[in-house]
Amino acid sequence: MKKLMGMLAMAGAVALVLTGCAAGDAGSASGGGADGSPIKVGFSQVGAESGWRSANTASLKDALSDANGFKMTFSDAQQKQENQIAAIRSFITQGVGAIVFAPVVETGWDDVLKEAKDANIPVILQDRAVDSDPSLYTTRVGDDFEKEGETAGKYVADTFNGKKANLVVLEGTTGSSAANDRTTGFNKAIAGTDINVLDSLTGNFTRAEGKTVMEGFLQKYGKTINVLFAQNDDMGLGALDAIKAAGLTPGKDIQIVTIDATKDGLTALSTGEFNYVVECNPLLGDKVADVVKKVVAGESVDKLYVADDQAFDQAQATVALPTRKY
Ligand code: GYE
Repeated sequence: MKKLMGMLAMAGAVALVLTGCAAGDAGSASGGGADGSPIKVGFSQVGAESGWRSANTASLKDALSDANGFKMTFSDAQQKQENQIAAIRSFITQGVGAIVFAPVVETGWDDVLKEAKDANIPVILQDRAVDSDPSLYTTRVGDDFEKEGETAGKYVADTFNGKKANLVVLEGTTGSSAANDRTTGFNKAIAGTDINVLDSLTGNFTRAEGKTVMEGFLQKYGKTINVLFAQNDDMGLGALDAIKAAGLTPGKDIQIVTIDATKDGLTALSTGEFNYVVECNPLLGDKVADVVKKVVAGESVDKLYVADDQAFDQAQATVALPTRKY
């Protein structure tokens, strides 16, 4: 360890001598972290599309705070990949000690990740995944989306056990690993059952689009819809308005299964408007902060940290709500 610290100090000294050259060497003077100086972190967030996202942003801001030894720059990509690429390039130019980044979509990151690697800046993915070669990033802290989809699908398969049922799906943001993997897991669980997928469209993880797309489903399929799988709480909550406006009772005429388990989602579950909610933990900040500190100190970390998720039925939601943190 002493030797490593010595090496890092040397790297810092070299970086100081060569000011203007490739900045951001992990643990270097420019990226912070040496001698107890704050670690400069650039955080590129997806946007503010959902309750889950707000809780995730708050968790990261809390954990990467000045008081915890960080100088964090926050950038909101407003759900656009080009904004994230620009933010990451600007973090590289600033010579941050680490980049934390929630990739809006799964593909198209190779070039910018190579640029960060060439500048010796570690990249920590939080939340969603990328399809790039794992050598291009340090680690990912997130949830198991395929398992979440599978848990939701199992509920539907078990509920309609052997009976025919017509299903509609509100998918998350097209091309996001959260949507891709939830679809894969869900389809696995309902394969070979009598669940008939009438339609599946994106609602972009927002309430507004969840409502509009559900209105379209109701116009097209009306009362033949038995069950809705919304890939997050917000789209399910938007769909509630559309279902009520169509004169149907959510939770009874149309069963609703969602993912996230935010307070708003669990409230709809507890009052009987949703039927089942699978958890996706957004409180990833402490783990991310811990990993950033280790990486900047030159310690090794795992390639993947997966959060623990559970699932709730209506009675379990009522029990969980009073102490729910997000
Ligand atoms: O489920 C949704 C959010 O990537 C896991 O993104 C996240 C998803 C989450 O907008 O509410």
